[in-house]
Amino acid sequence: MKRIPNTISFPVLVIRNCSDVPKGSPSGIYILTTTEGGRFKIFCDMDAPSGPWAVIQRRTSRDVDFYRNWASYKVGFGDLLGNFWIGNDNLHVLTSTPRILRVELEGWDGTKGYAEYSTFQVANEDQNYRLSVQGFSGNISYDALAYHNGYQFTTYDRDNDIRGENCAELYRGGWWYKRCYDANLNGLYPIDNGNTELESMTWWYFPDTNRAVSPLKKSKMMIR
Ligand SMILES: [Ca+2]
Repeated sequence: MKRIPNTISFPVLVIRNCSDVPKGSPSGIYILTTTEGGRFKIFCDMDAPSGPWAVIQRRTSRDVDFYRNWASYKVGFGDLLGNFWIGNDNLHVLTSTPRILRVELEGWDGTKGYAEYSTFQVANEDQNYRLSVQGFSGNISYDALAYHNGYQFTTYDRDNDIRGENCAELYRGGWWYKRCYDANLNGLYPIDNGNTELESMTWWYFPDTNRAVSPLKKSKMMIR
């Protein structure tokens, strides 16, 4: 498959929010400006239901390594057109007022599902990007983020979880680990061969409600 270069031309439209993008515009990269005057690129999804949405995480392949340190999660990494994490500082700025979160998942068996949260907010770095997430709905049966509500972000070099060991090191991601996880969407990217791979990108009981941990094929987190 041909990779799309990062230098692809994008509409030069400065927005405050993906909802400022005119109706009928394509999904793609836009320039977002913050109330503090900061600017960064953002991928606006104009196609998902009840959008537009600002995509904050996407995984579709193993092209980008998500087992990264604090500094990397702080600023973000990857390719906005492919696999990426938007960065915890950006996430804090984007959620200065509570936002709606939508999580879209796909299993290796092709099952697709989504969860939405009516309130999603990420605190600043002084609070280790503490997660506030509530108001679950969607067609996924299990609310795997509830377990993480109120917990701080942990990477392999910054342990803010409540377990003796470092959950990021144990389960190979960067996340709002508690003791450790019900969702691990920044975990490793193995193909699902039927084994329980605890280090994998996973959401408990999805897609198989009888199997706690299945490696996932795709994930997308987005806010509006
Ligand atoms: Ca720990």
